[in-house]
Amino acid sequence: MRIKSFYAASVEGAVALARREMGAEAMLVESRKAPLEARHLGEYEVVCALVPEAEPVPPQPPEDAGAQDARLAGELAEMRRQLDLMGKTITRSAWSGARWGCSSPEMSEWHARLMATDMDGELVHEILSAAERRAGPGLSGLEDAVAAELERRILVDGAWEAPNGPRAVALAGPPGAGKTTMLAKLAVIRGLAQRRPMALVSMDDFRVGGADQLRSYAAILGIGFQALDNLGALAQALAEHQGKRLVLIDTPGYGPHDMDRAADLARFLSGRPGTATWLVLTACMKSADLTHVAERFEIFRPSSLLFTGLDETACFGTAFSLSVRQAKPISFLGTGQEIPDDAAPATKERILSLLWPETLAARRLAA
Ligand SMILES: Nc1nc2c(ncn2[C@@H]2O[C@H](COP(=O)(O)OP(=O)(O)OP(=O)(O)O)[C@@H](O)[C@H]2O)c(=O)[nH]1
Ligand SMILES: [Mg+2]
Repeated sequence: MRIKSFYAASVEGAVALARREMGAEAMLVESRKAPLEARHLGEYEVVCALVPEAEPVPPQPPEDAGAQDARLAGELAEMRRQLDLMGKTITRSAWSGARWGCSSPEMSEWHARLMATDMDGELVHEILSAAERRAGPGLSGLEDAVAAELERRILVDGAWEAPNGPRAVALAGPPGAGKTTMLAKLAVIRGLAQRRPMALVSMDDFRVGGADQLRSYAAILGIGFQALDNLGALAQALAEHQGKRLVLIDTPGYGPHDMDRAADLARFLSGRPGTATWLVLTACMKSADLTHVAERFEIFRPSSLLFTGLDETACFGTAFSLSVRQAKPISFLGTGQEIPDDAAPATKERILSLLWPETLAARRLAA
């Protein structure tokens, strides 16, 4: 079996190179963003494999039982070695081979494009199967069908804009996810800019000076601020701020070994009407880690997900897959460190453009 990587500025380009060199029988094994050390060769890497046709076997003289056993054992060992090699090579795209080998190169290309966003392999398969059915015979409307199937699965949280939406929003999440920075951004975008009476509250008593960062932002922005260290004080502060349109609550970054300490605050926030908790996660995290963190923070019963670090990844598929799998909408997106500029409400269009190949997005916008 011959395995080779092809690099180009786009997945489509890399696929074209592979086809040109290896022919139409090549199987797509994986497509992804090229690793940093190979980025000079091209932004995207597509790995293809060519399985040689079986050689015709010449007639053999009859062999005795011992020789036959030895031959079978040898063949078995060779098969194991091949399987091991394939297992190591095929990492994420379990569906690729079947797709690549099918009669529709368009479907193979869409598969490669979606996998390049780091979207969950099964979700890609589900989306493409539905798109194939939607596009109908000849696949003439495949591009629109893929867009429609993606769009159908994008969940966004606009509830807090509604007049009866939550008045208090707590941001919870792992250490360093960007909670405090996002809280300051939200205070400007959804508080100051819209002239809403608001207050900032920090429950970050984990580290010495944990609340100081938000205290400084509040002072710069001229917004009322309280640093609290117990649930009684939080209940009292929320009662005092009942007339405010917006109360933003910062929480400590709880690591995997801190969840016992999070339990009381989680119970308090999740059982309080009119208060929503958003789970803040960095979009660049690996899929398995993102899933573990989301499961860990389920004690807060977060109503939506907020992804930061979009400036640091071109692959939004992992974050999107989590939202789909957990049936949780996305509320906001963090796109950098600047307050308040690097934040945007999550909309279907914005998320679609993060999952959609740039060239096609530009074409759709121009149309
Ligand atoms: N590149 C990038 N950096 C970000 C983003 N959001 C926050 N940061 C940076 O990430 C770092 C941590 O941000 P914080 O807001 O302190 O994170 P936190 O979740 O409050 O951290 P803890 O309170 O320690 O748990 C800071 O240097 C921020 O400037 C983002 O969207 N993109
Ligand atoms: Mg913080």
